[in-house]
Amino acid sequence: MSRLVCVSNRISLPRRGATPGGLAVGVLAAMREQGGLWFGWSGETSADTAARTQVAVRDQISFATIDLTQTLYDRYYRGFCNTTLWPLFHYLTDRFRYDHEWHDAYRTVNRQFAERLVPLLEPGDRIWIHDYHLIPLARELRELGVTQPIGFFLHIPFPHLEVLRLLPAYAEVVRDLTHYDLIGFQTEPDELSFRASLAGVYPEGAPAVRSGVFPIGIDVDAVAAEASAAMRTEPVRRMVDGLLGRPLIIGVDRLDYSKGLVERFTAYQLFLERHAELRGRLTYLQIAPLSRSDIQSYSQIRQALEQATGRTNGRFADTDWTPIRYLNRNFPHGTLMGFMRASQVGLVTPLRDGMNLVAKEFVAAQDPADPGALILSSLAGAARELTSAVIVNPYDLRGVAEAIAAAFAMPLAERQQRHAAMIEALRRHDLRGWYTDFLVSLEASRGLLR
Ligand code: ADQ
Repeated sequence: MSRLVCVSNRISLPRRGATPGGLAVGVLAAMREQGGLWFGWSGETSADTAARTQVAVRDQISFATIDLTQTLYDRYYRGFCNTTLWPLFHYLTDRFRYDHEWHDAYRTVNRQFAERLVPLLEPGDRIWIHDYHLIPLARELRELGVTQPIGFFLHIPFPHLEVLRLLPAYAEVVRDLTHYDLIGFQTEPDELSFRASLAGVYPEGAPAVRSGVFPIGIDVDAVAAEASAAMRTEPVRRMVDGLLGRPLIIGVDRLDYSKGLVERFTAYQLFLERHAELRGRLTYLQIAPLSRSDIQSYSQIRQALEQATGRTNGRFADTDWTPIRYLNRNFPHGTLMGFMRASQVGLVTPLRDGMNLVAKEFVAAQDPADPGALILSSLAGAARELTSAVIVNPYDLRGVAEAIAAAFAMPLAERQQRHAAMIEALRRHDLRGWYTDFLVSLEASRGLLR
């Protein structure tokens, strides 16, 4: 079989105790099965990045990394990726900012990625590029003479053309995507938005571009096994003991404004106001490690959450009850799965999300004999598959407050029925299916299977 070369902005070296995020889990699973090369930014900045590529080999995977200069880090990563494309693609247009220099840096980094990657490529490679940081990379590689198949997967939503048009160079984004042999999206609406953008940018007819929907999933059995094993571990036992028998509502998110945490905290406070009879009877645990904390909007949300926690706890706490426990830290994946299994309600309310693997993990982590209920935002990609969750609009604070009360009161038979339906949905599109389907389609797109 030909070698798989994955490229993503950041790579995640498997380290003891390290917790890779959503994208990294998917890429690692594909690479572990297929072997190959994973190329990306090291996460470090250094003054001289000229042609230095560090290569390490772990678990049959070669990892090649490059550093960025501080200026490129500021303009490309903090600027164009995190302050231009991220909010725009999540439809959060009030957070969208644009700067020509950021855009130039984005082009520069993509060119650098291409220049450093080319010498590492072999003739039979299949190249799989991940996410919005690297949209121009296929064009750059083609310009340097690369002829191998190149696929792209977008982990975040693809916005509607009328939103994309806020970006001055929106047409360039769409044109750059046409250089891929296959473009994968999380959901059908994302793919439809892309096709509509193609039609908008090429009124006289777009070049032929193959695209498809490949919803990312999880390894259902592995998560279930991890969750039940974690129940016997010290951190999970201590957490459960600290609840003093009270049911638990859990939220697990990167600290990012797209995850709707400020709205969620407000909805929880509203729930306590509207349901005095439930005060003191359940605890909300929110785990949200800091991410991108040097960007202003991220420090703002952090402050807002600390204030909201203080307000709610100040107003409702009792001598033996804390309404919100808010932890800004990382836990090993297994421990998180144990926390989820120990919870009666999972609260996943992003304002917009490509997929959201936490929702899927919450379902798989449950004890099928007594499963917890999932409250899920209609604006997460996962809501298209997990239709048996309690679906909410994350902006509808009263709706979320009432969903918490409903989930808390849900009878066992209904919880079991919804859980079984959701497990079935998870098995239909699991992690292995995600990368296998994508790679089969990529090969087919180049006629390699014909
Ligand atoms: P993310 O926005 O990072 O991913 P998500 O899909 O929820 O979001 O994945 C997060 C992963 O990190 C999960 O596996 C979760 O268990 C883990 N995680 C979250 N909080 C953690 C914590 N406090 N400690 C340790 N681990 C934690 C992007 C897109 C998503 C898309 C994924 C995959 O934004 O929409 O689902 O890529 O394509």
